[in-house]
Amino acid sequence: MVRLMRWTVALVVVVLGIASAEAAKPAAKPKKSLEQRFSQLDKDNDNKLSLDEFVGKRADEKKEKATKRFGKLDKDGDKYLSLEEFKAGFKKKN
Ligand SMILES: [Ca+2]
Ligand SMILES: [Ca+2]
Repeated sequence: MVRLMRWTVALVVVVLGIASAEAAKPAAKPKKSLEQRFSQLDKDNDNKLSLDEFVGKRADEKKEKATKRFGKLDKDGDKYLSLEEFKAGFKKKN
């Protein structure tokens, strides 16, 4: 009987340990796909990002960086980022 109690206690400790480990994790936020991010930025839903859409609410230095980034990502220089151009910008750094 005592032995059974120990097992029960051990089991509870393990379960609680797992539960608290789960709780300790930062709320599992499903990683947004690039497609989702792209469509979020694409305010007018024309399937391309203008500089304004890409820069968004950034200001000052961040805006400058985003503007430069935009220029680099816009491979064909049409002043819009296609989804492919947008995605390519994220693939480089792995
Ligand atoms: Ca757009
Ligand atoms: Ca382009």
